[in-house]
Amino acid sequence: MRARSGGQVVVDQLRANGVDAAFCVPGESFLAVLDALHGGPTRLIACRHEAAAANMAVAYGKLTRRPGVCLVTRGPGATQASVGVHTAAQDSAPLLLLVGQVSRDVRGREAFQELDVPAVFGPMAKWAAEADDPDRLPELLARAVQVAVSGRPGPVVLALPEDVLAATTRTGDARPVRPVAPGAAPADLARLRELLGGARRPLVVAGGPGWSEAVAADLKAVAEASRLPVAVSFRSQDVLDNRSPSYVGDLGVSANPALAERVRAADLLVAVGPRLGAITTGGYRLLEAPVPRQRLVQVHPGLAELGRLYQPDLAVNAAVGPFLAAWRSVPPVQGDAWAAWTEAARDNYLAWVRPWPSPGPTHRGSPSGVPGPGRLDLGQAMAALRARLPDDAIVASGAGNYTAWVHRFFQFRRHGTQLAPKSGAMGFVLPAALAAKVVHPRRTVVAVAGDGDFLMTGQELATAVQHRLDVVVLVVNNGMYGTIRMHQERAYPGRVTATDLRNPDFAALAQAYGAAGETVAEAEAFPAALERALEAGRPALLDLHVDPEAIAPGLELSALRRR
Ligand SMILES: Cc1ncc(C[n+]2csc(CCOP(=O)(O)OP(=O)(O)O)c2C)c(N)n1
Ligand SMILES: [Mg+2]
Repeated sequence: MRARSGGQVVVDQLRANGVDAAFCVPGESFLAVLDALHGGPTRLIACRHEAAAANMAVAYGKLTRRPGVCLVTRGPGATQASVGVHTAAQDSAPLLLLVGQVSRDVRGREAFQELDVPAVFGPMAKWAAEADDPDRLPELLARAVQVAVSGRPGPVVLALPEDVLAATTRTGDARPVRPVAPGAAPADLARLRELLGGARRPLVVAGGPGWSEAVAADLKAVAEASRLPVAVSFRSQDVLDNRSPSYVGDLGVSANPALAERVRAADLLVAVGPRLGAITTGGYRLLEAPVPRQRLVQVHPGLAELGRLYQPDLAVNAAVGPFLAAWRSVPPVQGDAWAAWTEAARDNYLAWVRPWPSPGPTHRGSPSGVPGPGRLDLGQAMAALRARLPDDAIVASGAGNYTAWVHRFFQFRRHGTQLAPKSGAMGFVLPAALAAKVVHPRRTVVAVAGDGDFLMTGQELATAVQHRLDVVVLVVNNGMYGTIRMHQERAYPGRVTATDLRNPDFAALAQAYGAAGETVAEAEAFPAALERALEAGRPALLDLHVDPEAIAPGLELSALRRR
């Protein structure tokens, strides 16, 4: 075996597993890894903050189903990257956070920036460990990748001591990892068909990890063949073409009440992939625990999710891919018994997503007492965005009330086009959009961010410009942390505390970074401004001045005060 540094061994194992890009903030603790990446071919994107690097790696993992790799230094780097570990866990995304660690000879002394990585990340990650031996790096990396991509995917954190990385070893490589995706047994499919045969009001709820365009095509085929209505879980809106007659909407944070009612009224729920978590179940109120009134089929790749809260009539420990392929291979159950139920659910959805003017004085002419910076109607803007973007364009969003307009008024048509943290973490959107551009350089990538959300990782505009990642950023500028303001006005009317924002001139800020920047304050000006941003030939930002009265679709801020 040829002599290599430990750092080279790490990089070789990543490459063998298909990792063609990694995200970092450099540190002196992992120089040997950086050197092994010198000159490619793995693309290395150096960021301005570890939270952004970690979020980029999460997005890479979500888009490729290969491990997203983030390289950071010990204490300060790893702790700043920790939000990515939490998001990867909640989003079931394969993530490898590689942490440069102090040398083995000083370990345990609270050496400079030392962090007990397994202790800190153990409870948050799927697995956290520390390397001890350069010869065993292939074993460690192979296990890390195996854990990250298999079953329910998730984050793995590895501490790599500086001297382990710098050491020379003649160890051989591990083989590339084959992800383990459990499948369904024929008896599971037989039972599913039996349950469907007895159902009158079935509802599929699709989401979770493991989707691809092929898997999404299988879902479309089985759903349409049996005329089944399909709801999707929070931020899994791209697992079924929203134009399909089977698509009936998303069970997100502000789900269509008519859809929520259908979850309650269903006599059979078939959950294909999602966790039956707080958001998907309307705060655990749409199903009774632990014995739901609806019959329940639960399909999930993670054993720990099956029967975690709700006791299913049929639990299938399977990834969505093998499960849907198996479902597609059996004869469809005739859907005549529920055809009207499905059509009505589809009509509910179509009515829900029809854009109508946002509330607020500038749209309705009512006095509110809240000065509005602009009149841009986000519902109209989302409709314009949908009309303009190609089907494969990727739309990233983060956390904030503005996302409700994305969820509701932008229709997703192909799998892999919705990029948003199921963990509801702010600061995800711009890094995620940049990662999307790394993975799909020729696709259009649009980041829709709140004014609060954007500035958590807005410094990555520098990364966008430096690495020529030409994304379009739409900053929804309402001058506040809107979500929190909404809750605040409900709980403590009129007492605005820590939720108003005095923002920079975002267009000028973008220009200072070398990106294109424009302010848009009128709905009518949006399509042309969008066009210029898409054609800018560099990253571009549009600062959308919306009316702060439009706190949520159909909800006025001052109405909350008046209640
Ligand atoms: C990292 C993080 N910190 C805090 C929160 C709590 N939080 C949720 S939404 C929100 C406000 C978002 O504001 P903005 O991005 O301006 O969107 P808006 O609600 O105004 O549309 C906050 C502070 C969070 N979700 N994530
Ligand atoms: Mg805001």
